[in-house]
Amino acid sequence: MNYPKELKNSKSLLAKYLTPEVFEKLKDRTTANGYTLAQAINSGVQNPDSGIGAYVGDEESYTTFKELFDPIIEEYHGFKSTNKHKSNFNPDDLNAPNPDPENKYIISTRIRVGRNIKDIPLGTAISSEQRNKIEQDISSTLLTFTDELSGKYYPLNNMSKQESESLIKDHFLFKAGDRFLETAGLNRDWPNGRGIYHNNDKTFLVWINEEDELRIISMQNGGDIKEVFTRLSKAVKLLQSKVKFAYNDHLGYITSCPTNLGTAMRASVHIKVPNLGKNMDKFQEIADKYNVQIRGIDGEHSKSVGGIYDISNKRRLGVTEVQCVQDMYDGVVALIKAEQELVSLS
Ligand code: ADP
Ligand code: IOM
Repeated sequence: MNYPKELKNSKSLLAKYLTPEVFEKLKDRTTANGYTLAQAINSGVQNPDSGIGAYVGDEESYTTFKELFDPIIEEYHGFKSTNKHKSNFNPDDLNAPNPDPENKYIISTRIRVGRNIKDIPLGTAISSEQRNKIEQDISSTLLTFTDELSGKYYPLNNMSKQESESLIKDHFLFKAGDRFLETAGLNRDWPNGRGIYHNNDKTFLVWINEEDELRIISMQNGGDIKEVFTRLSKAVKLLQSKVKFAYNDHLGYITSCPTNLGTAMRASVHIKVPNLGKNMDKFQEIADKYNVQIRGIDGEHSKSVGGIYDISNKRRLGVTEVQCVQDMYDGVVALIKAEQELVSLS
């Protein structure tokens, strides 16, 4: 294997940190599960427009390929290889009164965490038998949930195109055929072993076997962030009492992409800020100041429509769950203020 020349024109963190020297050091290493450097970097090599471009196959990959992943993790999360992760998922510690009680800006709020099952490979390296077993075990566990969390499981291989398209369009289900995930090996055997569990109101949802083996989601219309966080905290606690997830004191919850380590939490709002959308430099400046990320209306790698953006916490490791939401909250408050100022100037 030679140094991938595709990385020369890429701005991904993979391109930044996989120097020819690091490449030479790592190119023949594998984890005990047989996960290789070629697998870890394929997504970023095939997609030079990746933000990161590197995925792991198992918990061990983070040490086997540490010369690549440590600097990526440090730059993305501001977290050093000597730091320890910390957790606080207590809704009572969250100070986030609705920043938009009149519903002028915030359309909806969503908070998700990623989780992977302890002691088996991640989705990038999992076998179809292991994947199907996760689907079976997790869906039957979820079917024991009651009250607000009670719902049904919808396997992807038993869903009509119309049903899946409508769930994707309404922001409930992951999209199919994502090229970043495809080249990371995450779409193998599609659609088998994948599916979505949700309650009747679609305020509590669990994606099974997408980028991570589980994505546990709480969402609803409007800006009541605390209510969304409280529901998620309750659901995660319950699931954690029944399933063992991959976790260590240094990296927190283990995820296939280094951006999701730690809390594995992305807390977001869909927010209408058309004037900021016309002043992208200012928009980005505020986002950087408050450690929030700007995404389009259909999730990662998508575009904004009608001046609506997805604003979420960027850091997930070395900060608690409460802090993740606080980052998003502080950013959203600042963005609403900036949007109001732009309106009053026009
Ligand atoms: P993830 O959040 O799991 O990293 P994506 O960024 O691809 O994955 O988003 C998944 C889906 O969730 C997309 O359809 C996206 O539009 C939707 N979504 C994200 N945040 C919100 C929100 N605050 N309100 C409604 N839908 C949202
Ligand atoms: N989380 C992952 N989908 N992403 C960061 C991909 C990328 O752009 O590298």
